[in-house]
Amino acid sequence: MAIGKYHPEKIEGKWQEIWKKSGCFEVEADPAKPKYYVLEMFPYPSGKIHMGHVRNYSIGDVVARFMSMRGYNVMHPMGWDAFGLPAENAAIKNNSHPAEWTYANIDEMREQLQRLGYSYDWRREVASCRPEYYKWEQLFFLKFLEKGLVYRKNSPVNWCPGCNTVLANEQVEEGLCWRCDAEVEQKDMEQWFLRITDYADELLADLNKLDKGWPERVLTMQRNWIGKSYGAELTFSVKGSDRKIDVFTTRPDTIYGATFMSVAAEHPMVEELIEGYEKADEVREFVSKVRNMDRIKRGADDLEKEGIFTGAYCVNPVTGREMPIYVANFVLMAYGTGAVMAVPAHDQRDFEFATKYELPVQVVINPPELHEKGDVLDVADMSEAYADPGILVNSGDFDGMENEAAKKAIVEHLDGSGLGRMTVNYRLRDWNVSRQRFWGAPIPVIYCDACGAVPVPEDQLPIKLPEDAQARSDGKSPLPGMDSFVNCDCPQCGGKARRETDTLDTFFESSWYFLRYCDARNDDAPWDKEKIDYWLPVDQYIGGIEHAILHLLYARFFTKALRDTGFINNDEPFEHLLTQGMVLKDGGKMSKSKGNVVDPNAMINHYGADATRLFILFAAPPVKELEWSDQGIEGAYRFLNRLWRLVEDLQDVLQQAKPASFTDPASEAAKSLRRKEHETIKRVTHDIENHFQFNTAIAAVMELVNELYGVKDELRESAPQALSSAIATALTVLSPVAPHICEELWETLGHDTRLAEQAWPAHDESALVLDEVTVVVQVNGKVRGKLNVPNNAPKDDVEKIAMEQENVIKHIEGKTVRKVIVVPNKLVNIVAN
Ligand code: ANZ
Ligand code: ZN
Repeated sequence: MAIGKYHPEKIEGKWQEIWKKSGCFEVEADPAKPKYYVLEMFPYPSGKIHMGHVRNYSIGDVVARFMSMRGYNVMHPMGWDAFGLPAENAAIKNNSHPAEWTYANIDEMREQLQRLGYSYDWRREVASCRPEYYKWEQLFFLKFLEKGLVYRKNSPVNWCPGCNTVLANEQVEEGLCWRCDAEVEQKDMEQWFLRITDYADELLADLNKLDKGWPERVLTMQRNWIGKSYGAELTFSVKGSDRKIDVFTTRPDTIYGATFMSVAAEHPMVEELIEGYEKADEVREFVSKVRNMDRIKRGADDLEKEGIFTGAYCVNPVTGREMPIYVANFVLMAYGTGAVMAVPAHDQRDFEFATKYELPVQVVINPPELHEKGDVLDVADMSEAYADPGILVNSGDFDGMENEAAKKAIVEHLDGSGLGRMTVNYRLRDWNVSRQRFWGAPIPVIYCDACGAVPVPEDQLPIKLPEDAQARSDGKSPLPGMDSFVNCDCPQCGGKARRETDTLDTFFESSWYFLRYCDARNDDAPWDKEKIDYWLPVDQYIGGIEHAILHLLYARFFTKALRDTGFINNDEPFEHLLTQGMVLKDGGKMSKSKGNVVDPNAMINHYGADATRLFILFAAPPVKELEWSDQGIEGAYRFLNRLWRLVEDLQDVLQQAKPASFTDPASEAAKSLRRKEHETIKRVTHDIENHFQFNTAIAAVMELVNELYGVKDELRESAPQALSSAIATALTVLSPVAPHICEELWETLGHDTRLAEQAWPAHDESALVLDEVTVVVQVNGKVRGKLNVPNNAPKDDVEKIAMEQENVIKHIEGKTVRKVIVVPNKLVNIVAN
């Protein structure tokens, strides 16, 4: 029976159906088997998968299939990060419910993923917007609340005075409302926070446990985000009053150079400081301007430094000098104490500020090179702050001290009078999880006038998002206006009460989905702990670098918080992390806004899923950027055709010559093919195992196919088993990359097994041994020829043959041979003079 031409569309659906029916990717926890958990970051169901997804999931699929063939019990799940703003916007546009749009998109995207032949255990699929899912995070919220890991506090939100509504960060464009272009303000509202800062130290310390499995770059980003800094809190008194202001500084050694003070616009003392000052209103105006600034811009390095004098002074505790107090736009209330002792000579921001407002600059740290010469840094020569280490000057008793040592000495000195203490500060802030949005998981809290904020009793979960809500055209959440949702009875006193209408940040859902996959259909509990014990940690996590900080940090925090609330036993969720590179087109990021998107569906229609997968895995190593290329996918398709034709051509021979018993090739050509076959196994295995170098693994298979083309006619009659064995190997090791075509050809060859369930082959080291090796011959270190000698020939024999070479004789003529060095299988060097 002829197998005909390669038509991917004829075979891909067929194999997807077979895999599904056989349930070969459906796994259960089985402590008798070694497990492997491969996870790709679950997508937001925007409607269409893009090439970035295809890349992410193809990488994961090769790992999953490879590890499964290696004998592991592999879990490979998929789901949907399904809450979020785009669904709300689509609902406003279509006058429908965000659920409709979301579920339709999920169906469409699931179908697209299925067309790519990924080895998911679809029984474990989760969609985070389903009550069966978010029910459990409402439970976690309550448990965290019980444990004091959740609290409520006043915090600024983006407020649009035009629309009279809260805006998500994504709805603020350059400080303006996306809808009405009004200037966005910051307004304080009561919101819910997760106490992630309680875990700051553990989150930081445990990064050291991940240093083998995570990219260094991501570890660094996490460290910086947590931002632990050692410093001191110093106390300054306000002139003419008994008030005190604490500052946080990492440079107590520079205190003699503190010439003014900067406080945040939100600093609680501002009103007291400006009391009685004739320009108090100007200060108030400045304060409100700064408070309304975009929070992100305010923290940026390139922010134009601005400030205003408050009319008040404080006193430098060591110099007695009066320091004017300013409100400055770059001082953040959320960091340290919200007040800074400004040392313009040694801090760049303070230097810029002092220059602008003509404030005094006092050098107190002398650069070592100047100090050696007996000079002192002159302010007049400074065009920027001197922030490096040095020797203290103009610092009273501390003069001449190295500044590092002076840090401790000065704090100890101040501590004596209660004016200073060593502290640790983190950049990390508690996580605000309140969103004033509709399409998110309701926060399970009830407000009662008599009892205050009361947790929803567990047996009332889930608090479902109403299905009859209409998205509002002004973009506001419909929840606060829905009596049926809002009105309820207080669980404590039974009186009339109101439900919380804020929903949870969508990062909440993505912080634990990898746990739910382990027991996704459990209706009685978030999961059975034994299953988590078996599957966790995720062995290989794969996703985009854009999630290097927040998502990974939140998921790590959740793991620890769920451990401490008794839900799991793990400290860290993800053992190995791979961040795949971006997919580029014409050197730029492939993106809708650039209009350079290549639609995976169109590629599958044209070239098939296998060619699409093959190209994307072949074009670059997974962590590098990948440039989309039409010729590239064309080439992938041609290679698959070539493989197909090879099998087609040899079909009759191969069906009879079963490779299983083949170990003893007769001819040279057969021997060499066998060597190539085992070399391929060795290389592919090594390349996938080490750093997932799929591109070189695929190149190795291509070489094997080339070799097969070269010898097939010669071996067709004489050694069909050699051909059969090599082809079986090519199909087996290529199958994780291009599973459909490999399964089809495997079947064509008469196998009644499935490649998906085949064991990964092991290479036979003896097949790699060469009969002959090439040895370089040198005279006095200069290459004079090359010799083919038997592999591992005795040194004396090799030396003898080398000495007989014409070119060698010529070069040692008239000289005495002093020494002959033989490096087995490599080199003969003859020393003569
Ligand atoms: C005096 C000083 C002198 C400072 C000097 C630096 C250099 P990191 O390293 O990021 O922790 N600072 C303190 N609180 C601040 C706030 N709320 N907003 C803006 N800046 C603040 O930075 C700590 C330093 O940032 C502190 O040390 C303080 O300036 C400033 F030569 O104090 B320093
Ligand atoms: Zn009550």
